[in-house]
Amino acid sequence: MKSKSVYLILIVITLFSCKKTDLTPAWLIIDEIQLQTDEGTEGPNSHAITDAWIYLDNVPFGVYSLPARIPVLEEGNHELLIYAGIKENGISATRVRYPFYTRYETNVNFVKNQEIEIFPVVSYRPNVQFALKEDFEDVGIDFQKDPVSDTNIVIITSSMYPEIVKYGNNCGRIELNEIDSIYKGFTTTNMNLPKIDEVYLEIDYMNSNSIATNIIAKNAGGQAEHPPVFILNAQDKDNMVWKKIYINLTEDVSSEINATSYELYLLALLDPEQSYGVIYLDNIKVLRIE
Ligand SMILES: [Ca+2]
Ligand SMILES: [Ca+2]
Repeated sequence: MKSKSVYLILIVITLFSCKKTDLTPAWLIIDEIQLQTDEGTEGPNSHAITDAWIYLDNVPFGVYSLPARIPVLEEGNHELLIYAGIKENGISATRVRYPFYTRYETNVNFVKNQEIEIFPVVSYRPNVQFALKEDFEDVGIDFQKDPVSDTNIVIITSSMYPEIVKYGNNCGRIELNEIDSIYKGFTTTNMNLPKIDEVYLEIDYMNSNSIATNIIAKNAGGQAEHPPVFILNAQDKDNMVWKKIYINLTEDVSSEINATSYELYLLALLDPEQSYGVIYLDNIKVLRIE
């Protein structure tokens, strides 16, 4: 008996509140967030922005996978701030605001039942520094072959491989087979990286063989090579596409409190049960705030 009356009260409250509140939304449409770059200093505008982190009048409004059609119960003029969200380390469960992109700001006028579409554009923040930027456009490659390697990164050109090179005129290629089955390369650029701020690695890649990476921390006593825990998984060799990954190096870098400089290494071994594998790389960047 008691539970029945509670149920009735709930129905009455629900009906009452429905009458009072008009739940007809306005619709905010965001298809994508674009990245605008200065190609000469920052490289092509390749990105893998997956989400919009939205603030409405400075209050967190939600994180939306793009493209998005978002119901908004506000009316009238409001301020929107949009931050570009990415999958950290390529993992869908780890979605973060990318700290090196600017935010997009705009004002919108919400009208019930009406769609309003916005076209956010972000860029690299002005104080972002590229501690490493290898785009394979000049003759020098920032990765040197480690003695364990039996193959190397080579530069391939868009005139020879127009269907493969996507950014600029060149990209890097590593080929592995049963005889030449190991590639390891490391930078020799003495990267100066901060131990309190965020550090990310961006890589554009297309690969039928997995490849792994991490940092090498150098100090007066020697060097520490961190395990190759960041892995770009192999794609189906018949359906390879260029992808981009954002790897968060912050913990690996900042845990090396005595490091005087850092390098990056790449490690690829022919995948099990394969007789051939190829890895294309481009726009390898290590980013920090100045
Ligand atoms: Ca390139
Ligand atoms: Ca280069």
